[in-house]
Amino acid sequence: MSRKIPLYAKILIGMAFGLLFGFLVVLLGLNQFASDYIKPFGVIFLNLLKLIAMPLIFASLVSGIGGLKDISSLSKLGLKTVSLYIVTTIIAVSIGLTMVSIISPGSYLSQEKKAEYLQRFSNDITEKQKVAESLSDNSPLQFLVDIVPENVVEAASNNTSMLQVIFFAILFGVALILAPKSKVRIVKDFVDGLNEVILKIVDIIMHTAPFGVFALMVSLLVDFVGDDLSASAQLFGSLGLYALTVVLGLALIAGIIYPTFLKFYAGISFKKFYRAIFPAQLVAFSTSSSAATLPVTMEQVENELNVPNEVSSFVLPIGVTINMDGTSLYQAVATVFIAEVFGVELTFVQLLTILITATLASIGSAGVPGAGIVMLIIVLNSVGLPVEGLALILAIDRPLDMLRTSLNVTGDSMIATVVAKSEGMLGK
Ligand code: DAS
Repeated sequence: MSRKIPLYAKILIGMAFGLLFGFLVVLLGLNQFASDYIKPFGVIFLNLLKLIAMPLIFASLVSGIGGLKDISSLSKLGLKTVSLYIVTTIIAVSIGLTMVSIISPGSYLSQEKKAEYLQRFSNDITEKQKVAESLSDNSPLQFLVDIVPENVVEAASNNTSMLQVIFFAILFGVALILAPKSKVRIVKDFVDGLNEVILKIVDIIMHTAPFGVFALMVSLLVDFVGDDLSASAQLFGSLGLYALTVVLGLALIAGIIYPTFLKFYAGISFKKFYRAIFPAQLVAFSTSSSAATLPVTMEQVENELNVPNEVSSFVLPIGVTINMDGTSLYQAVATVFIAEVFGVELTFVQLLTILITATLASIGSAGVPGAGIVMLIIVLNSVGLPVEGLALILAIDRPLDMLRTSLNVTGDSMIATVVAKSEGMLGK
């Protein structure tokens, strides 16, 4: 009887072959071939995940909330979830600020390198600046206004307005709890059934994951490295310490903070947890999108960590949009790094400002590729740092985005497990 190869192993194999094949393509100068005949399969896999993310959020949230006994259990779940998310984000930013102040990578970047990056990448940041400025031009409560959609169908039509779909799903679920059971039984049964069907679709999509990840890694190497392998390696050289600071911070959270929460608040071992969510981390790494990874995160947390659907369907979609520990750490490190490169001595009040704005900016970041660097502009503006500083870190942002997205989904999964345990629902 052939032993079933675990999902994470299949995805790892797809990833490894993708990296190998990608390097071969770049070395042999077959970039165009890869873009024409391999990249489309990565895009198809990504589209499949995005296709199912919104229906999954709506059906699982409504079905999960509708399954709760009353409003008080919902508000208890909501309060616990959001406060845990904010606590872990503040811990992440604090770790980022501490590590970048100790390592101070900005003091090693030579002046000529700084001048070269500013010249080479400065035109790339204008459109990002416009997006961030449009976000910060509005009133401080704009983020609240943005949660309430004026048209839920329009909101469901793009992945960056996930919070609006979540708002409508919560409203729908609450109404389902409050309405007379006899009159809404058919709606509840329909949504429960819809949820089952969507979860089965996720299952089917996951069978294509190894091939999708293979194609994503090949196209990523081709796009990121381009035909100039040596220039990228040299880029890593001088910005390596900055990237290392981010990676060390992410590793600290993944290796110490999360296992501590899991051990004391969920009684789950490091090994069991990481084995369970590894496939979701790999998909997050390959797609750089927590939103696209949500179907996989939900499947792994429910099937491997026995978190019931009524908890995962509430905690995870909200986590995808407001809980980004990896992003918040990265924004703190990047801000201090840019200050160092520009020779700006940050005061204690400015560090506190970074703590607050990096926490808010990560809450406001959407779970899509590159969201973190766009919101970084808001953090830079909050302490009066030149936005041109983005040009220094833009070139190596993608690999760091892949890693911080993996941590983002890890944090969401950890909180879902801790919340389920605290509700006495782990393993039910
Ligand atoms: N790529 C984002 C995510 O999907 C994180 C980021 O851009 O920082 O979580």
